Amino acid sequence: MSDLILHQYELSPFSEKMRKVLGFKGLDYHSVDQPDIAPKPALTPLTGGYRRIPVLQIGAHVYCDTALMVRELERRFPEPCLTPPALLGAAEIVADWADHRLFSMAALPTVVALAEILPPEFFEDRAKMSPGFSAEGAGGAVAHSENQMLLAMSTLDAQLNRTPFLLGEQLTLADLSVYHIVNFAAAAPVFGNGLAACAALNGWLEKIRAMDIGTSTPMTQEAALDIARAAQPHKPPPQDAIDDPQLPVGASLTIQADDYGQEVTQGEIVWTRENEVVVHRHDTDIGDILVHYPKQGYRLAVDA
Ligand SMILES: N[C@@H](CCC(=O)N[C@@H](CS)C(=O)NCC(=O)O)C(=O)O
Repeated sequence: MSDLILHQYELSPFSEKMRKVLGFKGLDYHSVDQPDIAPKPALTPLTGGYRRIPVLQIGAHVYCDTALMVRELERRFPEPCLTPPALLGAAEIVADWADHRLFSMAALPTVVALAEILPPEFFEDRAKMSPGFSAEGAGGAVAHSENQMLLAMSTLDAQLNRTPFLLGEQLTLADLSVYHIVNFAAAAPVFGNGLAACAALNGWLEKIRAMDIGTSTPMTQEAALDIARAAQPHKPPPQDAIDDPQLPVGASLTIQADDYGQEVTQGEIVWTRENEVVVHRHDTDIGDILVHYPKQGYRLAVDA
């Protein structure tokens, strides 16, 4: 029985990224459906505040942000390796561009195009998460984002005309990070039409769509919380932990995304890696939890 629990929802593009990573690695996992808008009463006791999706839970350890989840899965399950070491730096740079810039180009036009099937509460929630987000499309923001996304799609297409995958001959993290955004955007007619004009990008998208998403067994929210209640987090630092003078072990830390969805997590620093910080929290209901965050993309404020 797998220890991996993915808190997700079906339509979430970033969850789709993780489903493909898990599938590539041939991993079994449990999937817990979470709401697509706040509040998320069965998620925030685990994270301490972070409400974005997906979240990976392993016992009493909670991993926020797909960039960190992928690194953790590569470490725990090295074979098959998604990204060979020689391409890892380039893949992580493309992934960061996709997670932030490409997603910001695709998101508004796509949800505005889907406005008829999304409830009004969805737009109210996203407007609180990212000011400027609305069903009406906030002035010229939709047109600008559409143009930017179409340009990005033709750049991707030009690369995929020359190599089967973004970084060459083999699929890497770069592909799965871009894939889930193009796949989501394709639901908007403007991007669907754009895709039809990009044969190489379209062929690449279909190839990744056809890939496995691993074996997922549904789990209830309460069962996932029970697992956290029963587990004890593993606190000793790993071999590659570092001594970060800006993040001293034992200090109280407030963590907040530097883009959107800025609910904070507060906890006591347990250890850090070069691009990871781990805090301990005690939740009155579920007990001791270690919450793991990447450093990149997050404001880390040591409380005085
Ligand atoms: N950088 C984050 C982004 C995650 C993200 O934006 N997820 C979207 C869903 S795909 C989200 O949380 N939207 C608000 C929500 O679902 O409550 C990551 O890589 O995990």
